[in-house]
Amino acid sequence: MDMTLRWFGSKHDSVTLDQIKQIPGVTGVVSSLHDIPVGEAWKFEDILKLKKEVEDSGLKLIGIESVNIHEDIKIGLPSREQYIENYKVSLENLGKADVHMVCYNFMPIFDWTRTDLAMVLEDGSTALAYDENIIKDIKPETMFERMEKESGGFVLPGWEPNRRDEIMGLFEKYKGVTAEKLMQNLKYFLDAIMPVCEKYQIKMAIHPDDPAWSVFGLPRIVTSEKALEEIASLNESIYNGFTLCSGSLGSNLKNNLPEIIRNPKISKKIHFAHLRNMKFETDGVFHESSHLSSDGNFDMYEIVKALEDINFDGVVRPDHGRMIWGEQARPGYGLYDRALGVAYLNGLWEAIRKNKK
Ligand code: DNO
Ligand code: MN
Repeated sequence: MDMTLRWFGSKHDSVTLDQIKQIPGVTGVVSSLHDIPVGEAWKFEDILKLKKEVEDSGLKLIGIESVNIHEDIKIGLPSREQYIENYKVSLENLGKADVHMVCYNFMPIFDWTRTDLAMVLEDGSTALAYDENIIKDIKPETMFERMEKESGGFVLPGWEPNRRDEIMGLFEKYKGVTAEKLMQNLKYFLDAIMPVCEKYQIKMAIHPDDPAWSVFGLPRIVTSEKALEEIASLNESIYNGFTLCSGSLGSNLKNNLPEIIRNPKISKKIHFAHLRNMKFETDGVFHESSHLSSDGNFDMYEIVKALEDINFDGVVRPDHGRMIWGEQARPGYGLYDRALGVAYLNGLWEAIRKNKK
């Protein structure tokens, strides 16, 4: 098993590789080429450059988070053919550079959605938060006006004013794309790329939707145990696998995380684990907490135990952390709370392993 941290690259991250290297037990990072527009093929030289930079610091580049999927692939437009070809080239070049795990998501238009990026918690730390009551009343048409009015505390990634035209156009294109259609388009994509993954042994790890239900009327399909079973069966290859993100799947309290991990149709395909804890006010209203079980609603011991029980041997990382000790960093991705998360998760793992003997 590889304990890692997500690193956004020297240009985009306030956290340095040298700092990451000092976290006990961290052997590598997952990173991405953040300057390549989505849909373009990744060049071998660019991948090697990133890899060299990571390796020069004494860490390994253990996987990519993420190689993002162009919207035309998700919508199923004829132009997807070219974008899939480009994706295959990226995978081929990653394989040649000896990188064998790729995280991606299949959420229309937005990645994770939050209603507050800096909710102040009792101890003075801040955390990402989500309130379904705010989201459910918002129509995309009125969202931008709302953003202007609320520009104090209400920030939503992806809703920057300069994306207005692009996003409204995308909403148009998604009309008629049902959840079933989106699932078929995922299968189409997987069937096309799996031969390349087989050839270069690249484990694809689809990230669950966050939150794990439809938002803004857009379909979402990576949301439950049943959905994960269905996705596993879309293409039987072992390289068609999952990122088990406790926070994203766990946003729906009906999802029983240890049970999902132990599901034999899913467990053998878990290639990447994102571990974090969350505190719920009620269903659909939550904030991210420290990783400690008693700080949130998830029993992190049971989650790690389930991973250990299935002999999980993939890549793991703490997911979002709070902002603590005055750190100024990308929301969710500061150094300090994620480092505490690593230390805690390593402690759980050591205790569980020693107890097994
Ligand atoms: C949240 C994060 C995600 C993840 C992407 C993968 O849980 O892990 O933002 O990086 O969805 O494509
Ligand atoms: Mn995650």
